[in-house]
Amino acid sequence: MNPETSAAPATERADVDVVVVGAGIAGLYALHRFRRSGLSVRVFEAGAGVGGVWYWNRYPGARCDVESVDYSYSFDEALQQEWDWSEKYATQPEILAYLEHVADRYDLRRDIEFETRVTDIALDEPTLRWRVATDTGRAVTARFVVLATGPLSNANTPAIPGLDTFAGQILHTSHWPHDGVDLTGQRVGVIGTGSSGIQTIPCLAEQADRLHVFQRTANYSVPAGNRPLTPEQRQAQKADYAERRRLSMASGGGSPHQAHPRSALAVSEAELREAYEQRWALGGVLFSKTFPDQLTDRAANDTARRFWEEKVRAVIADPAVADLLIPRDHPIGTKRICTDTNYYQTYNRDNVELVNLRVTPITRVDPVGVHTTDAHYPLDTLVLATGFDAMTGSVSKMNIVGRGGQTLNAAWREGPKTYLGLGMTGFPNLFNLTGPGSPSVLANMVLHSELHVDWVAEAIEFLDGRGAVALEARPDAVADWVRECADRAAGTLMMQANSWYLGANIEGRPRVFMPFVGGFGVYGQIIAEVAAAGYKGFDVLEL
Ligand code: N01
Repeated sequence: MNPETSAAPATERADVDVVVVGAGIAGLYALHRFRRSGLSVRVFEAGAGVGGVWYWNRYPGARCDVESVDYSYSFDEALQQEWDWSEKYATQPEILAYLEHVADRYDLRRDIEFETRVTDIALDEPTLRWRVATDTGRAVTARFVVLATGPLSNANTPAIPGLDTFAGQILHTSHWPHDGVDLTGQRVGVIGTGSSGIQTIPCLAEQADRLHVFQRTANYSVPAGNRPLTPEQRQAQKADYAERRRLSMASGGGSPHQAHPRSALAVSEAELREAYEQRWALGGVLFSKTFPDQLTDRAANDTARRFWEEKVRAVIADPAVADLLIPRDHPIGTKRICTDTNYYQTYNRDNVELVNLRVTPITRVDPVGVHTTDAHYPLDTLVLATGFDAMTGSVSKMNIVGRGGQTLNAAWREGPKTYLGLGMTGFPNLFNLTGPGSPSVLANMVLHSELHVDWVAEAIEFLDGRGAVALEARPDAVADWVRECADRAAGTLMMQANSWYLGANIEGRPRVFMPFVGGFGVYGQIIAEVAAAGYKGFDVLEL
């Protein structure tokens, strides 16, 4: 099929069966899986290479916070066995090398158009086909459109007065120069202390002559406990893959580790401590899920928070600096918990200064540095570790027009409205992967991508098998799912943080908790049951 042609008349076939937007983890697997179903596929990718988030986020210290062995595709046993991860938590270059290997191994690049951004996706109602247009002037018709744009792909650059007048170098962690940057001998400022800032600050401190960290809100971070994997460890992991995957698919977050069987409030002080010590030694994000009620009960959460504070204070030399680095505005784990290597120890260095923006906010940037209400900081480089317009940002940048000329942006004005995270009323055969209404960023994104792509592939097989043309989420199913997601979130402590899960980091966004908090395993069961019941909650359309 020739995807070069423009929109086809109703009597002709669509140019391709499926257009996939994005060639990151989800988009790559989607291409492979849909091809396996015998479908023709065209992928559009804004970057010049594959990898999505791992293509763009090249800042020093960037690495995954899910163990490498779990943060990898499960769809091909041969791939699992042949790839060797070098460390417990893979670096950005290693993950990118892995995804490039996957693209080559399955000959994916021939169906991907790089440096091509999708601008418009419009429904042709009589044929129920989609017309997809790009910024390179391409126009392609497709029976299905799959949005694999990722929940963390649209950078947030704060509107700080004078930012554009800065004469030095401005870098955003999510758009780091591909050839790297040498900051040796420089005066560097970092704005932002989320996961990206916390990973990169220790690396920047080693290079820079002077590092000023501009912190508005302190975050919780747990030492990653990263280490090289020995050949024996790798062997053992590979031998255990089937069981690891089985446990991951049934788990709350898509990794094989289980929470303690009892409430944090029901165990003795000694048991409590031992459980936290074990998780601390294991390292990383799982600390916030040591006990099953840590994210639902404030008193249980406080036990984790107190343990965390004791550990962190012990490594910070100056108690006054420690005071600034301890969050007081949200329970631990209700924002994405950060993982680090020597983050808190970095503030013991003579060349690092923490600036508390709560007391002395930034007022403006001038050509030579940053002004706060009480000082001017001359800088050569300013690093923005200011995060993303998350979950819906990349989708909202495309002009997606469904039935009756309604745009997806208008439909989502008061917050994203989906059925199962996958389907939207008025947008038949448009599927959104790993976004709002699904576990999304609360789960292992590789396994989550596979789960979603397999579900969509099977849905297409179902339609084709019965001669139907489209699935469209019913309005009542959408309303019920939106309510269920909100009710589940309301039963947790997650609403108590001004997190990007809620869109709270972007001015003007409605405050809606976007991911499904019910757990990855539970979610997998729900969408499987929907499929098994003939796609209950979707209208199955015939022309
Ligand atoms: O972004 P963030 P991120 N003035 O939004 C500050 C994933 N990830 O890129 O909290 C001053 O968390 C903002 O301050 P505040 C992971 O899921 C994973 O770090 O709004 N400061 C905050 O400190 C993660 O959660 C990995 O007060 C401003 C920071 O910028 C997600 O990506 C690594 C400001 C933004 O933090 C996002 O992480 C990296 C302003 N005007 C990322 N505007 C791993 O796998 C914003 N800030 C380990």
